[in-house]
Amino acid sequence: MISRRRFSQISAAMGLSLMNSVNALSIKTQNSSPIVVSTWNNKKANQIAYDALIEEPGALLDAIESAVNSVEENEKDLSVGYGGLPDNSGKVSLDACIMDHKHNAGSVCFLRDIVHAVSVARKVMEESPHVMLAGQGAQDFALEHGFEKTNMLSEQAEKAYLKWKKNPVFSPEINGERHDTIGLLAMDSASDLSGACSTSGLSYKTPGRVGDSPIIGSGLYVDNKVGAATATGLGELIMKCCSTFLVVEKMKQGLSPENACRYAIEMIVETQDYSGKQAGLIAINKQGEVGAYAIQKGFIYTVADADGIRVLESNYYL
Ligand code: SD4
Repeated sequence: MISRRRFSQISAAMGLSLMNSVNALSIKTQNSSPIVVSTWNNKKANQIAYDALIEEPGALLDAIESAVNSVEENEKDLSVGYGGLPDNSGKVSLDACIMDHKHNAGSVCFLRDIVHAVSVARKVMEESPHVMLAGQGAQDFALEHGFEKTNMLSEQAEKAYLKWKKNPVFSPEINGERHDTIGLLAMDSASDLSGACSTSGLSYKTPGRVGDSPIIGSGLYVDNKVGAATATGLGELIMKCCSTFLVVEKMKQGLSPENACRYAIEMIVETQDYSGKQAGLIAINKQGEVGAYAIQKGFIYTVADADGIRVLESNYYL
C-alpha cells in the first residue's frame, strides 16, 4: 500500500528522555489506519478512541466522545470532569467543546453538576441552534436532554480544597502549574478529522472563570481540509492568541504541525508575560503528520496509530 501518512514522532521504545532532540523527525507509516492524538499521558483514552475507530470506522465523533468521557469519569484526573479541582468557592465547573469534520461545533462553559461536559457540548452542537451555552443555561439544557445532576466534588478534591483554603493564594503560575486537561484529535480511515476538549479549568479559580478549552479557535479548532489542533495550559495565555485557529491557519500556509504549533507558541511568548507559565499545543494535518510545541519543557502528548500507543515529549521554547 502506498504510504500517505507521515508523522512527526518517534517510537515509544526510544524513551522520553531522548525524545526532545529527535521528535522533529518524520517517520512514514505504511497504512491508512486511524490516528488519535491527545494532550498529556492519556493512553487509555487514546486506546478507547482508536479501538472504536477500528470497530466502526465512520463513527468518528462517537469514538472521540467515549474517549473523553472515560477521562471525565476518572476521579483521579484532577483537571477534568468528576474529581476535577473546584473553584475558590469549593464548586467544580467544567468547560468543554467538540468540533467535527463538517465544521459543526458545540461547547459548554461554567457547567456545574454534570459529569460529561463533552457530551453536553455535542448535544448543543447537534440539538440546538447554538454553538455555546454557559452556566445555568448549559446545565438546564443538559437536564432537559437527559443528563443527571451529580455532586462533582470527589473526596480527594475536597481534601485538596480544604487544604488550599488554609492559605488561599491564587496565581496563574501556581494554579496553572498542574495540567491534565484532555484535548483529543482523531483522524479516521477516510482521513476525516474531528476533536474535543474537556477540563475543569484552573484549580481554585474565581467562580465564573472560563478558560480556552471551550472556545472554538482557542482550545480546539478543526478544518477538515487542512488539519486540527488542540491546546492545554494556561487559558489566559492561549485565548488571547486564538492559538488553535492560528495553528490550523499556519498549516494551511504549508507549515508542518510542529512548526505551526511553534509559530503559535512564539506568538504567545511575543505578546504576553509567559514567565513560569505553560501552554502546549498539538496538531495533526490532513496527511496524518502529528506535531506539538510548548512554552516550557515537560509537555507530553499521546499518539495512537497502527504502530501502537506512545507518549512523546514536545519540543519547547524555553
Ligand atoms: C484552562 N487550558 O482552563 C485549561 C487548563 C488546562 O490542563 O489545560 N489544564 O485554562
